Formats: sequence, structure tokens, C-alpha cells
Amino acid sequence: MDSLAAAPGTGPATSPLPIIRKPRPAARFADLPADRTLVMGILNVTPDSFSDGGTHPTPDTAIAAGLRMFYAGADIIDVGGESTRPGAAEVSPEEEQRRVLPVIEALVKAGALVSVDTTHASTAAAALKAGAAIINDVSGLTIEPEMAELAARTGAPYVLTHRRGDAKTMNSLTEYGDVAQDVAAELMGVRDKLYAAGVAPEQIIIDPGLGFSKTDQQNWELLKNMAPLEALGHKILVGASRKRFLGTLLTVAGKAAAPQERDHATAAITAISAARGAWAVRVHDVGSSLDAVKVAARMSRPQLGDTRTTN
Ligand code: PMM
Repeated sequence: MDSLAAAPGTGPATSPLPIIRKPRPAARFADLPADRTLVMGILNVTPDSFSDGGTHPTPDTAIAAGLRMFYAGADIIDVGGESTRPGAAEVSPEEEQRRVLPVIEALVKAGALVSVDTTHASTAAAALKAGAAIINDVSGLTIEPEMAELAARTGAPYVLTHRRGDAKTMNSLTEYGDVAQDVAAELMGVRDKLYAAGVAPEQIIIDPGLGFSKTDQQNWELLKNMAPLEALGHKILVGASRKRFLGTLLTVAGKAAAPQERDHATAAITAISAARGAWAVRVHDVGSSLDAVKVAARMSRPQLGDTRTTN
């Protein structure tokens, strides 16, 4: 067999005889494409995430799902072992690492660029050791400030997400004046802590934290007015995928759309974010967002040079 070898668990979700490819050299952050918005695939190795919780009961099924996203074209795979959904139970760093480390190791070995979605500095450190390249801290440094030293020491890119409180309290912390200005100002305060710890500006990726300490209305306001966040001068990551405000938008006969019914709306937000120059989107359904990114990238080229007639 040439470059492809059959192995269980890694082809399309429906395929009984999936495909695994030869390991590739580990991907590097510096080699990510810079001419389009990147697509970060979500891999929650948790029993209780709101959309894909419990989908991956063993490391093997999680690895298979991660590889499917990687082979479908995801630029980054974001691996998390603790649900961030409102009211979710806390997970110890030990349990979190037991969930994510084998998955990260396998995906890195296959050549994927991996980020680790964690609020624990010890898990972030262990994940970096296992080959992860990016720290994705949804707490915005509020749970374990030592994340800042870790990012400074390792030089790893750090996703600074806006959130108030924790998973239990965040939904009651939604008082803002102007939500876009306030979120930018709060992020600037944390950004300054990162600078003080020695983190370089180019390591920082800003995330508005859609669905974290925001009402549905505030999520839409933030999406509409990202200018104050963009003015901070960092890469922007947008994480709207399957979130509740999309379910509310797509309500039919008084019933909000289920998480799995929100992928078309997610892809629409990807197209809008890409047209605005977002660095990356964090999504469950990689294929539809890759297509949306391609549309936005094509539209933004200086000249549309096609001479063929299409219908
Ligand atoms: N949302 C969730 C988890 N991690 N990370 C970043 N950077 N931004 C987000 O918006 C974000 C995140 C919650 O959603 P999930 O359960 O689908 O992972």
C-alpha cells in the first residue's frame, strides 16, 4: 500500500473502513497560511459539552474525529477536556490531562497543528510538552494567572478570550454600557498583564468570547461591531459555532434549533468574519466553514479575473 493505509476509526463518520494517512512532520504555527482566515476544528473530549459532549467516549474515537477534521482541511484542531458550557461541572487538571494528552499526541504525530482549550496552566504546560502549539484559555487569565508566565516562557501563542466569572457565574454577569467598547477595554486590561509577564504582542490572539457573559443581543452587537477589538492590534479568533444565539435565531414554531442544526448559520458567520479579516474561526463543522472562507478570500482578491461564463 502506498501513502494510504486502512485502519479503523479515522475515515468519514459513516465509513466502516476508514483511512489513516502516513504521519507527517509536526505542523508549525509560523507555517499557517497568512492569506486567508484559518479554520480551527473543535474537538471536545468531554462527556458534557453542549454540542459534541459525550461524542468521543474513548481516546480512539476522539483521535478519529480529530483526524477527520484535519484531513478535511482544518488548519488547527482545538482539543479540550473540560466543558465550558454555562453551569458545567469543574474537572480536575489530572482528569483533564487524562482525556486530552493521548489525543493531542496522536494528532500532532499525524501532522496536525493543535491548540489546547484549558483554563489550567498545568494542563496547558503538559499539552505543549505533548506537542500542542497554542494555548486557548477561555478564562481570559482569570482562573490561573500563571498561564501568562507559561506563555512568556514557552513563546506559545495565547488565545485571550473575553469572559467574566466562571462557567457557573458567567451568565449573570452581562451588564455592559457599550458591549464592544467594554469587552475591548476589559481585554486590554488583561493584555497588559500578559505584556507585564513578558508575552510578546504577536503571541496574543484576541477572542470576543461569544456566549460567555453575553446575552444573545450582546453577541450580535459584538459581531456587528468588532472595530474596538480590532483596534487592539492582534489577531482575532471568532467562536460562534452552534452557540445558543444561533439556535434562538433559527427558532421554528417556538422551538430553538438544536446545536447540530446551526452549522449553516455558523458558516454564514464564518463568511462575514473572514470578509472582515478575522485570523481564524473556531467551528464544529469544518467543511462548511472552509467553503465560506474560500468564498470570502475569492471576493477579497483585487481583481476577479475569471473569463469563463458560469451559471
Ligand atoms: N467556546 C467554547 C469553548 N472554547 N474557545 C475560544 N477561544 N472561543 C470560544 O468561543 C470558545 C472556546 C464553548 O463552545 P464548545 O462547547 O463548542 O467548545
